[in-house]
Amino acid sequence: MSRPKIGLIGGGQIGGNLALLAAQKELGDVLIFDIPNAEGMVKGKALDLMQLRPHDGYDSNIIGTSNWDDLKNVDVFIITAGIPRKPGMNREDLLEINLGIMKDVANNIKKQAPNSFVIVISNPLDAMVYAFHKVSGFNKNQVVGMAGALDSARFRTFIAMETGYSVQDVTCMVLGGHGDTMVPITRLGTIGGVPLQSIISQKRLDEIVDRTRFAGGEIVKLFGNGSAFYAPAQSAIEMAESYLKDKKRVIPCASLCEGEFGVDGFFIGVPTVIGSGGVEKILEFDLHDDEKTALNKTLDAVKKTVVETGL
Ligand code: A3D
Repeated sequence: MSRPKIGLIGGGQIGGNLALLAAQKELGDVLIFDIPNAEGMVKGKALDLMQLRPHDGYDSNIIGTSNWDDLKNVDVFIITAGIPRKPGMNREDLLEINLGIMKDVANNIKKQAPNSFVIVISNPLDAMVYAFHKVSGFNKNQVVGMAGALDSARFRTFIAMETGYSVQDVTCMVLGGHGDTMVPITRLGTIGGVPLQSIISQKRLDEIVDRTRFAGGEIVKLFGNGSAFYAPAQSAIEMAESYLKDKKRVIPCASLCEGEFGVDGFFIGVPTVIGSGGVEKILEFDLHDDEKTALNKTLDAVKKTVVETGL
């Protein structure tokens, strides 16, 4: 049986880390694709990663390419093609440039691997995953956006930093759009099964929620050029791994809702089961009134950006 093929569209900061993680976890052979101007860069990254293999002992092959024909029959794509934010920019400022790139990528993926599973990371995320879905015509189970996995990881990190307890035991999900209106469901968060609200004061929780909302911008400001890449890469790898190993993990992802949570026709962050069928199910639960209000607000923000795509 041959190894699964993982196509990374965009071999920049996140793309390079995706390649490293995918290879180290032996998820399959890795193909890093970028534009012809960046071909040397992705070929160099691939070769460097190949030379890491003797230390770790993994056998995945890694290649860099700018030729779409090399991506024939890829099993899972992770798309980071586009430009990241600079300080002072919001994610929506990337729409015009990244939309053109996403349309091109969608048409090529449709041609090379029409049965693949596709994870979109490029920003503005909720509009980019919508655009990929519209342009490719892929089924809704084949397309998903990575955002909630990262936003939830950020929230869990800040809770662990606040309490000093193991991050491993902190659970919490962040739903909604990947922007300042995201909806952390603090009511359902726990540390080792103990509700967050009985461990941390409401005032501190509100402050942590606020930091989570702007966590991406905090890193953009520190970097001065570009956005986060380690944690975004690992978040997407967990999704790809769940697909390739049919783990059926429940991960907050931007999935196409058709009535779930009162959302119809938009990709928004919801608890999603990812298995060998791709997006296998969205797990719905009753939201409290304040959470419904917050979800409607985030939906308005998502719709506004999606409308701007003209798709
Ligand atoms: P960067 O290091 O600039 O890499 C992007 C790569 O895309 C570059 O190597 C480009 O050459 C390449 N590229 C441009 N056009 C094309 C094309 N047509 N086909 C293939 N490749 C192309 O950016 P990055 O890796 O830091 O970030 C990538 C994207 O992810 C940006 O849009 C970020 O805003 C976004 N991002 C999303 C999250 C989420 O949580 C959703 C988090 C962090 C970054």
